[in-house]
Amino acid sequence: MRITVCLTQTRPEPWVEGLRAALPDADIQAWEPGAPQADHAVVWAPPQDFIDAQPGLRGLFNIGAGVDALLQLKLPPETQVVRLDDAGMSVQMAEYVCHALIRHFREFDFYEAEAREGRWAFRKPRERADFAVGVMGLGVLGERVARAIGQFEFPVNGWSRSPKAVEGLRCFAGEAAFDDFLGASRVLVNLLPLTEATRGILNSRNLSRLNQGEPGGYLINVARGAHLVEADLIPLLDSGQLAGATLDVFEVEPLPADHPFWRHPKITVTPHGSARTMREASIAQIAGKIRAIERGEPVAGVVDPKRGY
Ligand code: NDP
Ligand code: OXD
Repeated sequence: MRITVCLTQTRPEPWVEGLRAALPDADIQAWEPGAPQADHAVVWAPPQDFIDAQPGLRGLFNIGAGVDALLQLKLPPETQVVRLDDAGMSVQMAEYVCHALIRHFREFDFYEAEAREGRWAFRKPRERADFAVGVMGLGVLGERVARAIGQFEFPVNGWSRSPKAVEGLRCFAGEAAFDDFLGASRVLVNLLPLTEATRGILNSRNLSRLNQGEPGGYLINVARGAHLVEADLIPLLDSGQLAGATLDVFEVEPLPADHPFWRHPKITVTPHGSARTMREASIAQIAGKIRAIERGEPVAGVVDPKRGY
C-alpha cells in the first residue's frame, strides 16, 4: 500500500515518520510532482495540481476537522474524503469557549483594568439564567462544548441540521427553528462547518435577534471566518446591540495588520488556534482508519460532498 503526504503550512517530515511507525508495511512518502499513484493521501490544503496528479486515490485524509478548503477543489468522484474526528480537538475547543464565555460573564476585563490601576472594586454579580448560551452545530465539537458549558450551569441551547436530543440541552433543528434558537440565546457560539448554507450566517439580521432582540448579546466564532459578515460586526458593537466578540477565525488569515478587529476594545482576537491538530493522536486515528478501510470496514468522519461536511 502506498501513502502520500501533501501538507501546506505544515512540515510533512514528522507526519511521514509518524505514519511510517504506525503503518510499517506501507510505502509512505512526502508528495513530490511525478510521484507514483498512491492508494491514500494525508493532506492539508493541497493544491489542485496534487489532486490532478493523483486521480486514483481511494482515501483523502484531512488533518483538520473542517473540509471547506478541500471541497473547493475538483476531486475525483471515487475518492472518499475523511476528516479528523476529534483527535484531541474537542477538549481544547471546550476550554477555549468556556474561557471566553466565563471571561465575559464574570467581567474579567473590567477586573483586570481595575487591578492595573490598583483599585479594589466590585461589580454586582450577574445571573447565569440571564446568559443562555446558544451553540450552533452539535457535531463532534459542538456537542462537547455544549456539555462543558452546561457543567457551569448556564442554560444551553443547541442548533443542528437534523433533530437531536441531548440531555441538559434545549435542542433546535433546521432553518424553521433558527430564529427561536437565536431569540432564546444571549451568547452565540459558532461551531458549524462552512458550507453554502452557513456562509455569512453571522450577519446583522441574525446577530440582532440574540436575546429576544435586546442589547447585550455576545459572539464567540471558532468555526470559520466566512461565517461572519465582518462588515456587520463593528456597527453592532458600537451601537451596544452586541456587548463583545471573541474571534478565532477570519475571512483572511493571518488577520491583516491594519484590520480594525485587532484594535477594537470589544473584540478579542486569537490566531486560529482554539483547537489545534494534535499530531500523535491524529496519526493514530488516520492509521487506524486506513487499516479499517483496507479490511473493507466503514470508518467515522467520511464527508458527504453534497452536504459539504
Ligand atoms: P461536525 O461535522 O461533527 O458537526 C457539524 C454540526 O453542524 C452538525 O451538528 C450539523 O448538523 C451542523 N450543521 C451543519 N450544517 C448545518 C446547517 N445548515 N444548519 C444547522 N446545523 C448545521 O463538525 P465538527 O464539530 O467536527 O467541526 C465543526 C467546525 O469547526 C469545522 O467544520 C471547522 O470549520 C471548525 N473547526 C475550527 C477549529 C479552530 O481551530 N478554530 C478547529 C477544528 C474545527 P447535523 O448534526 O444535523 O449533521
Ligand atoms: C480544523 C481547523 O478544521 O484547524 O481542524 O480549523
